Amino acid sequence: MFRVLFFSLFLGTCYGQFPRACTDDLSLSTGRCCPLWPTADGTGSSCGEALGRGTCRQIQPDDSPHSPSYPYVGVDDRERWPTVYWNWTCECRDNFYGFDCSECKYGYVGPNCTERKVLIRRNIFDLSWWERRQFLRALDESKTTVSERWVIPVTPYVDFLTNGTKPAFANVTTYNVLAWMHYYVSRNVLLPDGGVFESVDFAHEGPVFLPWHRLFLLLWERELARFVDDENFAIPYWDWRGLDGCDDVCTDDFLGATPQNISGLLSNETVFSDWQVICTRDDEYDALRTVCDGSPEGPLLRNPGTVPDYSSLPTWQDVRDVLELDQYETPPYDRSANFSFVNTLEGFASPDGIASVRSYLHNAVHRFMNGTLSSVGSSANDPIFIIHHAYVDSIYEVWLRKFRPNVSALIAENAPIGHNRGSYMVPFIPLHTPEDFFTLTTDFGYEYDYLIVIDVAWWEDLGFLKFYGMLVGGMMIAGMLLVVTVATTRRFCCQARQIYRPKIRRIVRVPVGPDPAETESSGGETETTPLINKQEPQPRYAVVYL
Ligand SMILES: *[C@@H]1O[C@H](CO)[C@@H](O)[C@H](O)[C@H]1NC(C)=O
Ligand SMILES: *[C@@H]1O[C@H](CO)[C@@H](O)[C@H](O)[C@H]1NC(C)=O
Ligand SMILES: *[C@@H]1O[C@H](CO)[C@@H](O)[C@H](O)[C@H]1NC(C)=O
Ligand SMILES: *[C@@H]1O[C@H](CO)[C@@H](O)[C@H](O)[C@H]1NC(C)=O
Ligand SMILES: *[C@@H]1O[C@H](CO)[C@@H](O)[C@H](O)[C@H]1NC(C)=O
Ligand SMILES: *[C@@H]1O[C@H](CO)[C@@H](O)[C@H](O)[C@H]1NC(C)=O
Ligand SMILES: *[C@@H]1O[C@H](CO)[C@@H](O)[C@H](O)[C@H]1NC(C)=O
Ligand SMILES: *[C@@H]1O[C@H](CO)[C@@H](O)[C@H](O)[C@H]1NC(C)=O
Ligand SMILES: *[C@@H]1O[C@H](CO)[C@@H](O)[C@H](O)[C@H]1NC(C)=O
Ligand SMILES: [Cu+2]
Repeated sequence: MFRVLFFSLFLGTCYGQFPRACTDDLSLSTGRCCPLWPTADGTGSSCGEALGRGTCRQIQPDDSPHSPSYPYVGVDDRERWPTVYWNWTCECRDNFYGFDCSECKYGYVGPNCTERKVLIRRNIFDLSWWERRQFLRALDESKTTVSERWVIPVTPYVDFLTNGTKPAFANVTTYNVLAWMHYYVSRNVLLPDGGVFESVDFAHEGPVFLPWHRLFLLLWERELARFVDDENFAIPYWDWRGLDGCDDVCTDDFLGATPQNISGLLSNETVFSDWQVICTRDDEYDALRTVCDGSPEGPLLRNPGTVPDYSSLPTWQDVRDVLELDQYETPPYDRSANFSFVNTLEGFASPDGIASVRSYLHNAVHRFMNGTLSSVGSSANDPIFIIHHAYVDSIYEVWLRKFRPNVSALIAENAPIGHNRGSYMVPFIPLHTPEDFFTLTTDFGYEYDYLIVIDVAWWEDLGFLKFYGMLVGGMMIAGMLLVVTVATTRRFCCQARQIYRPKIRRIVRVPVGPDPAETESSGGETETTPLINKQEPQPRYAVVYL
């Protein structure tokens, strides 16, 4: 079924990769991605400069050497991003943001971007019925609404190199822009000599994996938010620890049921069964020496749990283990790195850190789905990508809070291409380095519900002992109030109703010796201890992180 495609009417907010406003002949020939804002006299001002929002600046990409795993220079449009397309971009002032400075930085709102705003990412099973419908509707509308702000390039760069073909761009829907980005950043290189080079990925298998996906989800969250009528909209996460199947999110109430057979098709009761995937045919593009152009390539596929080696999801212990690794990255900064947190969480090493050909953690969840989600280039076509990656991002956050690394934990040179800490991450505009996203979620105005208590500034001010002092003190006061209340009640009511006396006397004793540990763990506090099994709580594990 084809749906009616229509252009969204949201105006004025623009940011993203291959902004439509920067793909006209003039922008490309001058290498300037500094869109004009209309001004009163009709002349326009780049980057909203007349309004004090930003200025057009020449880019200076970081030319620190990358590892020799990529032995070419000047054969791919992702090298020295974004200079193949533009050498000038907007540099926004204050909290303004976006490729034309029309937006606010993550975490700020208001006409002058001066108000702080925190979004809470919650467990998908804690959303209300209404919130869940809203999330699913936003996904579907983004899938069917052509993006007004973005386009995707559909010309292989190799054609530009060999015969001077100019880049052409295609219109795609908002969801497909994001699915395309994930393909583009990981696709193979078509070499001018006719070959194909596969050992390259500007977002995976190296230190940039976590910062890249953090930015990617922030972008995605904002895009989805345009389709919902709720200023507090945030993407949910899927905590897959210890599940032996996908029965919870793979239902028609969530992201679509998968009848248990090898067809891989989703149940026709869900809108996702109508979706067409894009950018899934790497081998075909390479053979035809072309690139994904965003055309439909068939339905979403999932066969959860059908791969013998990946019939269940990563365990609670796997997540605890990866959080024991104190080094963010280790040589050689690729998928063979041992005892590297980022490599282990991505899943190229067993949870204790030893590089392995088997997939673990993040990768294992992709493999488990045995379908569209299972290969890198196509995975973002499946909306499970979002909730899976949100959870992975939360594990990254726990690690950052536990180890508090500074930027020197990120490698500055000799990482695989695109992974040095100063490289601009492909294909984002505005430009960002991995370093920018190596800090806490609170810097970007979002939080995971189960980490909220670990509000850094608040915690540091108060101190760990003071916190407990207050907790215990509070409980004692509450206990004394209860004693007084019960005693008073007893005097009034029970003179007349003797029969209840013994019972009341027993109640009176209760608050005298409350078990603090018990009261605490039954008082909703398990929510606040990150990544701990709610069935087997390890009280105050959070403390270790601080
Ligand atoms: C950007 O500058 C580089 C030289 O630093 C040049 O090779 C490239 O063609 C320029 N890009 C554009 C789009 O003008
Ligand atoms: C935003 O900034 C402009 C210029 O500084 C100022 O005139 C305006 O009052 C500000 N608006 C708000 C809501 O703060
Ligand atoms: C350049 O080469 C590509 C692939 O061989 C071809 O499709 C395209 O038409 C050529 N363009 C020009 C301008 O010759
Ligand atoms: C994309 O859509 C715009 C707006 O309708 C249109 O002007 C443009 O020609 C379209 N581009 C392509 C390649 O179809
Ligand atoms: C799988 O399930 C679908 C939907 O229920 C059905 O149409 C299809 O025939 C089944 N395929 C096999 C191989 O059982
Ligand atoms: C959905 O599939 C079932 C069989 O699997 C079929 O009976 C039903 O008509 C289908 N519904 C729609 C709306 O296509
Ligand atoms: C990682 O550890 C394994 C097993 O100890 C070893 O064989 C391998 O060489 C190590 N890899 C690196 C890059 O050090
Ligand atoms: C799905 O699982 C089968 C059986 O293990 C395997 O042959 C196939 O390659 C898998 N497909 C995907 C897309 O992972
Ligand atoms: C980061 O840590 C290194 C070594 O631990 C130290 O030399 C450096 O000054 C620190 N940098 C910052 C910005 O704190
Ligand atoms: Cu990815």
